[in-house]
Amino acid sequence: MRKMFRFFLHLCVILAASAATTGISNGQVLINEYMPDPARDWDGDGEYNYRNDEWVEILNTGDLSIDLTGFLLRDGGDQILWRYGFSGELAPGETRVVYGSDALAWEESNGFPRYGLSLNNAGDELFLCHVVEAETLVVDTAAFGRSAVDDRSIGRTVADVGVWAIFDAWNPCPDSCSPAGNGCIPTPGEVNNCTTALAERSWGSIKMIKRR
Ligand SMILES: [Ca+2]
Ligand SMILES: [Ca+2]
Ligand SMILES: [Ca+2]
Ligand SMILES: [Ca+2]
Repeated sequence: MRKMFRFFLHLCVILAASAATTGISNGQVLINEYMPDPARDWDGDGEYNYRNDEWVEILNTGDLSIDLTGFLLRDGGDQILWRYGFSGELAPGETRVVYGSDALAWEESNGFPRYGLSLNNAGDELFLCHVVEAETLVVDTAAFGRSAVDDRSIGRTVADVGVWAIFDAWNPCPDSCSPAGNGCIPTPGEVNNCTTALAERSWGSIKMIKRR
């Protein structure tokens, strides 16, 4: 079984490299938003953890429900490992979010090293793959740099899913952010409707949360 997984992984890498250079998306399920460097308790377990509170959200942009069996996530790096396997149905327009804590539990259950989502703060890549029998397709990819730090998510905009922005309401971006900040609140598990901050939160208070 592990040999089969390794075969799929290598295939995924080859296909991913191709997708990364061409920017293609092969499916109607897309990576929609992600939080590489959380600074608060995003998974709601009562405490902040740099690993458990990372998250990745996917979105069904099509007109049909999708069976998520065989949809797998991984990050970049030389040692390529699956971080999470989705399951269940995703209705049209529906999102699904996976937190770092979910990824840890999945890795434990499936015999993979316990890294969670492993979204490197200095920059990383994300690959959403669909494994069907002997075939592995890269459904979508995303790559990011250092701009998405301390509670800034990167997400597709509702107006155009091909346009990415940094949702930086909790930690406003300087002009150097890439992609640019849009002043909106990150929305794990919800479509990326742009809502500006309802309650201002100072940079100092965010740092205090992160130090806990
Ligand atoms: Ca991280
Ligand atoms: Ca937490
Ligand atoms: Ca990583
Ligand atoms: Ca969202």
